[in-house]
Amino acid sequence: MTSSLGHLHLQQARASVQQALNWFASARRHWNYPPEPTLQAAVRPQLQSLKAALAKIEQKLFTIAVFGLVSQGKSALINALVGEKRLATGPLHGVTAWPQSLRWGQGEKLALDLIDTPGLDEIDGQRREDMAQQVARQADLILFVVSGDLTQREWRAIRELRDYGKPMLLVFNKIDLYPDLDRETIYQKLQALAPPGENRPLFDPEDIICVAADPQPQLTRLEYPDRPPEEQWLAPPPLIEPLREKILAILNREGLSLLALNALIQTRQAEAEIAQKTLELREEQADALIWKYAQYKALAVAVNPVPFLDVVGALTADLFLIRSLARLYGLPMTSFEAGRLWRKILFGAGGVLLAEWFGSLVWGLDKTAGWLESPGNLSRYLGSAFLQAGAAGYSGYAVGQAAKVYLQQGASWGPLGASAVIAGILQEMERDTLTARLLG
Ligand SMILES: Nc1nc2c(ncn2[C@@H]2O[C@H](COP(=O)(O)OP(=O)(O)OP(=O)(O)O)[C@@H](O)[C@H]2O)c(=O)[nH]1
Ligand SMILES: [Mg+2]
Repeated sequence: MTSSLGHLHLQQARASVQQALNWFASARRHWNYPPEPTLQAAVRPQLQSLKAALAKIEQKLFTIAVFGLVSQGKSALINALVGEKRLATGPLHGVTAWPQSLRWGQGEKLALDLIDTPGLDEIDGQRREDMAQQVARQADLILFVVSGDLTQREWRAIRELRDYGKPMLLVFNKIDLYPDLDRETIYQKLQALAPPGENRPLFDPEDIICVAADPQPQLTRLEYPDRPPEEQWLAPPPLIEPLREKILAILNREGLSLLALNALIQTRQAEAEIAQKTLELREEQADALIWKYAQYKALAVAVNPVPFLDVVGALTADLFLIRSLARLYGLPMTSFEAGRLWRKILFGAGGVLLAEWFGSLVWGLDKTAGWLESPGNLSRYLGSAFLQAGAAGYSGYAVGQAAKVYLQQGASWGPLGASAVIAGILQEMERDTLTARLLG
C-alpha cells in the first residue's frame, strides 16, 4: 500500500462526504416541498455526524479506541503506549468511569488520538450500548483488551463491536502472569467460545498481540560493587513494543485508507438514518402519491389503443413515480439512477412484475387486434383493457412500495456516493491488509 494511494482514497472520501453534506444541508433537497421544521430538527445529529466525518478527514485524525471488560488494563495499556502515566489505573473495579480521549502524537501523515473507555461490564444496558456506539463509530481502529481466561461475555462483546465494521486487534495484556501463553493458544481458546455453527474466527492469529502494560513487581537481586547484594521488589518495564510496532505498521501501510473508509462508513450511516427519518415523516404523503400514480397508470394504459405505447407509457409512469418519491423524500437521484432502480425492482420482485409486464403487452395487442377486427365489439376491447388496467394499477402500486424500501436503505447512490467509493477503495486494497480482511 503506497501512501499516494492512501492520499487518493482520502481525496475521494472528502469529495463524497462533501457532496453528501452539500446535499443534505441545502434547501435544494426539498424541491417544491416546504422544509419541515420537525424533519430538520430530527436529522440534526446526522448532519453533525457528516460534519464530523469531514473534519476527521481534513485534520487527518486517526482514532484508536480501547475496549474491554473492567480491570483488564485498558488505562494501563494507554499509559504504556504514550510512555507516561496520564490515566488513573488501579485494582478496584471501575476506575475509569467514562470515555476519555487523549492525543498520542502528531505523526508526519496523521494525528493520533487514543480513547479510553469504562469496562463494558461496569455500566449497564442502554448506557453501555450508547457509550460503545458513540466511541466505536468515531474509531478507526479498535483494541480489545483481555487478560487471563477468555469469557463468553468477552466473546459476545467482541462480536457486537464487530458490527461497527471497524478493524480490531485483540490485545492480551498481563502476559507477565502467563509466560507460557502464545497467540496460537489464545486464538484456539477464543475459537472454542464461539457458539456452534459460527465458524468465522473473530481474529486472525496475526491480529492477536501479547503485552504487559504494567507488569507485577518481581523480587529482583541487586548487585553492588561496594556492598553485599540485596533483594528488592521491582516492577519490570512494560512490554508494549509488539503492539506499538503493529499499530505503526498498520498506520504506515493503510492508515490513510482506513481513515477514508471510516469517514465514508460514518457518512453512509448518517445518510441511511436521514433517509429513514424522512421516510417516516413523509409516509402518508408517499402513500397518497403512490396511489395516485397507480390509478393514473391504470387508466392511461387501459384507454390507450396503440400497442406498445401503453408499455412505454407505463415505464414512463414508473420512472416518474420513482423520481417523484425521491423528491418527496429529498433524496438525490438522477433519471439514470431511477432507471437502474426500476430495473432492480422489476427483476427483483421474483418475476411477478415481469409477468405482469408481459401480460400487459399481450392484452394490449389483443385489445387493439379486437378493435381492428370488429370496431363495434366493445366488450372484447373492454375485457382486455380491464385486465390491463388491473395489472398496471397493481404494478404501479408494487413499484412504488418497492421504491420506498430501496430509498429507505439510504441515498448513497451515484459514482460519488459513499457506497460506491467504499467499494472502490476496498477493491484497491491489497488482500492481506487489515482493511481488506475485515471489511471485505
Ligand atoms: N500483572 C499485571 N498487572 C497489570 C498489567 N496491566 C495492568 N495491570 C493491573 O491491572 C489493574 C487494572 O488496570 P487498569 O489499567 O486500571 O484497568 P482498566 O481496564 O482500565 O480498568 P477499569 O478502568 O476499572 O475498567 C491495575 O492494578 C494494574 O496495575 C500487566 O501487564 N500485568
Ligand atoms: Mg481504566
